[in-house]
Amino acid sequence: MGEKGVGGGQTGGEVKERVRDKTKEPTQHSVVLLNDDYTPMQFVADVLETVFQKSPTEAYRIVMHVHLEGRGVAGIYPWEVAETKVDTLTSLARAAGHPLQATIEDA
Ligand code: TYC
Repeated sequence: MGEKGVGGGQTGGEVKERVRDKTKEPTQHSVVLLNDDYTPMQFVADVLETVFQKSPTEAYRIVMHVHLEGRGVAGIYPWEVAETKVDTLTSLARAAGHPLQATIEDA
């Protein structure tokens, strides 16, 4: 210690290498909206605006994408935020009598 260029907590200039493969969970998760034949488009657009903070234009774009393609990303969030948004969407849909569903996927 005290000598220039040496020390700093390491002994012989060696660098600690990864011993085990500490694979991390992905930190970002996509909330994916699924199409169905019954949920009104306006309801899905409203949910995208209120729960996913989309503009009316973007909400309409996502609704049409899901309607035509079968699925589409509503947003990308950390796990717990994604989970909360799916819970909120599901509660709003069931309370209104709609079968709207969303899933969470690794982003
Ligand atoms: N397909 C629905 C209809 O024709 C609209 C819809 C869009 C439903 C997106 C769900 O995630 C959805 N009324």
